[in-house]
Amino acid sequence: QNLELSYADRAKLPKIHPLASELLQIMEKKQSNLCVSADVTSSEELLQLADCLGPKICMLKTHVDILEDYTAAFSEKLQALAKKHNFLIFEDRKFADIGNTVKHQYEGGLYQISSWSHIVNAHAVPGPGVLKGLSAVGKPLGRGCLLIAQMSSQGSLATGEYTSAVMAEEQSDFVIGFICVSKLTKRPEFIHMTPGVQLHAGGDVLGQQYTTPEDVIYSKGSDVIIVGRGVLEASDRLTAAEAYRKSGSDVFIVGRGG
Ligand code: 5IU
Repeated sequence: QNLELSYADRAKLPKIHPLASELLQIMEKKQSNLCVSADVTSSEELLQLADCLGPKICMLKTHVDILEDYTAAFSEKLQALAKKHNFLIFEDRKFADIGNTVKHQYEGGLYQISSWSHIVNAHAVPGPGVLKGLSAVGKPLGRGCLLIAQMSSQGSLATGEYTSAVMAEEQSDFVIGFICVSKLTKRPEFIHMTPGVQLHAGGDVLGQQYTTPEDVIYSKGSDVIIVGRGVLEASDRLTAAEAYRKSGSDVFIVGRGG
């Protein structure tokens, strides 16, 4: 018997953050736990990716600071594509400064991230101030934040007691979940998202470590797989995205099983 709540059930939990609820509903509707990491350096290419892969994904992850030609018009087009294809935007900014500084980094500067990104993430290293600063900007806009509890890279220091300490920072009503290697909390309001995913386990030459979608979803109990080069370096990105979507999608039909 599968005692896990479905994504649709979790979306209806009384204490769930509205944005987490929206994401779970998108996942259920599109039968997708795939977040594509659009790590490209041209705005045009990123928009093409978003339009082409939009139907397959629940979320698109960006690193706007690697774009060579970022403009405000780009962020408007990206938001329009997110609406058109019903996915959320996650700017992987990894905020890690004192509250007052992250507030400015989130709201202002060149990118004005809070104006277009539904979700951002943060390291818990600075202590609770980082979330206080971010939520001062993001909460009134209905935004949400993921705390980085673990990282996929080799030799990551985010393990053990550090990870437990990160989990304890979650009290803010701005946190919707965690970046992690495997499920960390049984509280179903929180969403677990895992980077470092390819169809074959392995790694790259700069310390990235890969696990398979099946392992992440069914064995490790995470909710969302984050895939960059597994899709971006495929000869046919749409076919690759569909393969990743499908590889974790049995969870919508039969649950996590064994
Ligand atoms: N990313 C990781 N590991 C982490 C975190 C973020 O790989 O622990 I936090 C980001 C980096 C990159 C994407 O943007 O996820 C993974 O890309 P590849 O699938 O191409 O390795």
